[in-house]
Amino acid sequence: MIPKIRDAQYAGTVYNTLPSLPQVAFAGRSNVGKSSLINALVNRKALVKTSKQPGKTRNINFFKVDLWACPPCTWWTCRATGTPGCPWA
Ligand SMILES: Nc1nc2c(ncn2[C@@H]2O[C@H](COP(=O)(O)OP(=O)(O)OP(=O)(O)O)[C@@H](O)[C@H]2O)c(=O)[nH]1
Ligand SMILES: [Mg+2]
Repeated sequence: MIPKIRDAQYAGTVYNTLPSLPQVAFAGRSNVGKSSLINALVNRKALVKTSKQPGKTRNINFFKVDLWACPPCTWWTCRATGTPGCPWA
């Protein structure tokens, strides 16, 4: 079952300011769709900035994602981590 998204928000670039959370990092070649995939997974069009040009993502960016638990009376939090494209293509 795919969990429903309760909330997703930008959570900065500095790891030390964030609590320890389960984390999924998205890495791969530039312009391959890493940032678009995060937006799709959290049902948001522009939480993560995307571009037709490679090299849009320049930092490691953290996004706090709340997923509804089942039954939906509470939620759990994880982190989606966007990374710059590597290798450049
Ligand atoms: N055809 C197609 N295009 C996609 C898909 N996902 C993303 N794109 C397009 O691919 C381009 C790059 O998407 P991004 O999500 O910015 O790619 P990225 O991997 O984050 O790129 P960098 O930040 O440069 O590393 C954009 O023009 C997207 O619209 C997909 O599933 N299919
Ligand atoms: Mg990107």
